[in-house]
Amino acid sequence: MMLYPQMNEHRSIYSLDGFWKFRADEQRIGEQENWQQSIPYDREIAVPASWNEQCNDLMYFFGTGWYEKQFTAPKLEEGQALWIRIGSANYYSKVWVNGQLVGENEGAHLPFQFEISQFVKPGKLNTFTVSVNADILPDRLPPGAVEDEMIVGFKGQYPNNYYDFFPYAGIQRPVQLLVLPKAHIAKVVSEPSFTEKTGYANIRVELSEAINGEIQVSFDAGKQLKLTVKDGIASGQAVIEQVKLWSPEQPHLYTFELALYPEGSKEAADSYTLETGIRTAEVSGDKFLLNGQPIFLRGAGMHEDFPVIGKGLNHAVIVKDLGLMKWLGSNSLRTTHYPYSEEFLNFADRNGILVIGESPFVGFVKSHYKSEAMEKLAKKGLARMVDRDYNHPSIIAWSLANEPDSKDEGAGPFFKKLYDSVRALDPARPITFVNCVDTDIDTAMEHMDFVSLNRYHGWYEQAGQLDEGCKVLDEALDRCYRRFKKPVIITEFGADAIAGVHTDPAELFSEEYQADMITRQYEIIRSKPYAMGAHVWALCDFKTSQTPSRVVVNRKGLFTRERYPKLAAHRVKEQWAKEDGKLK
Ligand code: GCB
Repeated sequence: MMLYPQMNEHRSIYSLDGFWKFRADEQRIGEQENWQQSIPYDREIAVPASWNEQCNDLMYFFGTGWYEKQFTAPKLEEGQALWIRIGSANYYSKVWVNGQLVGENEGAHLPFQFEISQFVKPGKLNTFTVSVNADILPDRLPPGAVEDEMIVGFKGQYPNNYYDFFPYAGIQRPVQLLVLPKAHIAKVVSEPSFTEKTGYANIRVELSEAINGEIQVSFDAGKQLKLTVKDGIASGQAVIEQVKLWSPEQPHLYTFELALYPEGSKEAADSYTLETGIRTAEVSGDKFLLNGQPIFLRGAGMHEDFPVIGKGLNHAVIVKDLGLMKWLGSNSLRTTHYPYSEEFLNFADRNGILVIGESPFVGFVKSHYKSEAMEKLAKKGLARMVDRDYNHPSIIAWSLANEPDSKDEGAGPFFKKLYDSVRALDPARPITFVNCVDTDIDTAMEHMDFVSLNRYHGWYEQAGQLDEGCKVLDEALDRCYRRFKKPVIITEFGADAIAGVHTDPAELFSEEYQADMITRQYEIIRSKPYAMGAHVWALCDFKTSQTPSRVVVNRKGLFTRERYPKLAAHRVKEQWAKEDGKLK
């Protein structure tokens, strides 16, 4: 498991964020020319941040970028090990220390780490080199364009990806050196449940080494639990009387302090503090239940996207975006279209935002379903996401993919396999994927726990005819429910509005049209007894590839890319406040 790094008496963190030497490998000669020893850098760029917007000539660079940083390695004590951890890099990374390869990682949006104790010179200057390849290819996830198989309209866009967000590249989340005990707590899983007033956390721990011993767990103001460690594995149940359940209204977190005592030792060898909540999320009949009660998910989809930093982690942007969500009156979001940063989810846990955690798989097409390599890559990606995010109470469901070709007959068996692979890792959370085809001809949704639909009636279809669009949406929802008999969430609906464009009557691209469409369609969705949620697309405008249908950025934001509200933001806020009885 990729536990979130922590500082305590047994563990240290050194940040390597800041300026790194950089070289774009235009000729693809880096390794041949031995850049892993020393890169012929021509500039410095910031980490974490996508490289694209930092320098204008890098905006459309999607080859291999080389990063280098010197660091003085800490001296390790007996029994300690040094690790390097990269929060995420898009897409294929190789890491060297002093010219020696220490590891490789495929896939963006998830962390990876390698032990480097044997490669570093303690107390001396060492060199880290990271190459990040960002080619946009059809066998990567998310995939590049497979032109003749695509079912939604991104043909010929530049760069040629098959998804509607800019394929930002580089080291996008923090880089850290970790000093850890050699035998350390490597995985902690807490499975929550409750009956009446009593909460339970079934805790499972895995160590990095197959040793024996004991783990002492302190929780809930002075309670203690002892777990026996056998061959590096331990488990037990923490019981919490008068439990305070985690919910959007009261996002109560419990702290489980774990201390590891190897056999024969009176001193703790490692410790780790898990903060998590006790709550349940499940589907029953046509309702989505949080803590046993039906809940309606209200909110917006979004992106990790901001000028200059691209998809780089920025704490202030997280505060801003989740603040805007709250300002609107949202209780939830989907991590469209990839796992968001660990920092984002930690913040969501503390602030009571419900999250549908989505994989980075946007736009599967039929040839993907026939590829064993793709199935393996997808399962591995899902396993890494579930592993990283398992303990977040904010995550109440998983989304396996966004807008695959789910009318193709290959989709059914393929998604069933992905579903089963996630179910085996997480027995509790409801699972879905996000559909964009007519539900009558969908071959995969029947395998999911609830139905997620992206619908643009009045925009891509019935464009400019809002009355007609509303009618079609209304019918499409009922037709969907008749077939699946499961709760339905509209995971996306909305319209582009260019801030400052006003028309009367309301027309495409005007602030009025967007505001009317969202508020009217929200009412329709809300009127359906089987509807479990409505997420506006999108919270903010965001950068995409270039295509004639995008005016520099996707303009479906309730807020501009700079986070200023459009008319629709005010109207949605008002509508949701009225729904809550806070406004007449
Ligand atoms: C969708 C996609 C989303 C796009 C959106 C749009 O269905 O899921 O990634 O950005 O439509 O604006 O077209």
